[in-house]
Amino acid sequence: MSGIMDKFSLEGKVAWITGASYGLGLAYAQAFAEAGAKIVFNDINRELVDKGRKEYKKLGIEVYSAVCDVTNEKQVNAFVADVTKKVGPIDILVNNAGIIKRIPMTEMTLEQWNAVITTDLTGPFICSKAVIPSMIKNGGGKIINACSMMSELGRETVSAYASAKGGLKMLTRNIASEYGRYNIQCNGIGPGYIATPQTEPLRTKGKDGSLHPFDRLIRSKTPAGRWGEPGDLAGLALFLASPASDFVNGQVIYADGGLLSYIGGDPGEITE
Ligand code: NAP
Ligand code: GCO
Repeated sequence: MSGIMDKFSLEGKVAWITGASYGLGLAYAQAFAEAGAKIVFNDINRELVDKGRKEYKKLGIEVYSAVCDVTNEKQVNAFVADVTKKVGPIDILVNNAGIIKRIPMTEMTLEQWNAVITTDLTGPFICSKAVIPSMIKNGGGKIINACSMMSELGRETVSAYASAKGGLKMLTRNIASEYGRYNIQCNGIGPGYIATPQTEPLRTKGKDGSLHPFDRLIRSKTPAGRWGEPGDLAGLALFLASPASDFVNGQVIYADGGLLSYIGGDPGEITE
């Protein structure tokens, strides 16, 4: 008789994590590999793919990887066809690839706005559209979209990113609505503020060793009192990728240390 832990197994599944050379995507891939999945990843250039391959090799994880720009539908369709031929049909897609541009909205160029929207919102549309037909044919699948605190909150300088991540929350709900009948579950994973290269500019200390004001702000607004680490998201990602979440659909689940629930403390109390 199978036990509850069998529901977290990904044995025999093919998992594609986009933009997974490092950071959160690498953490998701590591968790999925430990649960038995075959790992597939892409990144935007050869340097990042090679960097990622070295990381996976260090972790003892065999991967299929290639350069693929998630905003380029021709490249995505070719990538999916090659994966399907060489590894197998994709059972799990994590739309993880993303960019952010921190610029005051009135100073942001249309090109900069479009770059963020195209990567963070249109990219998940393109990649999801590429894998859903084979998921339907194979009896179902999992799509996990990289949402954000900015799927729920705004702040200065991130208008494009917040608009994309807010839209991604609704794309998540719409894919669930339109394809749930084919046993496809589409949910969002919502990291809080996580220590990755993407947030490094918000954590870097001053030349005098002083704390970055945003670092103090985030730690004062997070009940856990710390930035998250990529590993803090691994268990949630595995849950959303596994049969354990087969009746969860259209949800965005946050691993934010309590940030979204807390009005915030005094940043002045954060002194080290
Ligand atoms: P990240 O720096 O946001 O980037 C993820 C990867 O995607 C990078 O390797 C990036 O390459 C790649 N990428 C960018 N554009 C691409 C494209 N067009 N095609 C293919 N790959 C592309 O990494 P992260 O901080 O680990 O975040 C991963 C995801 O979680 C992102 O969607 C991010 O918005 C989201 N998120 C992050 C946090 C956080 O605090 N870190 C919190 C909530 C949500 P480059 O290095 O060249 O950009
Ligand atoms: C920012 C940060 C955030 C994080 C993340 C929070 O500039 O506010 O980059 O956007 O990346 O999305 O969940």
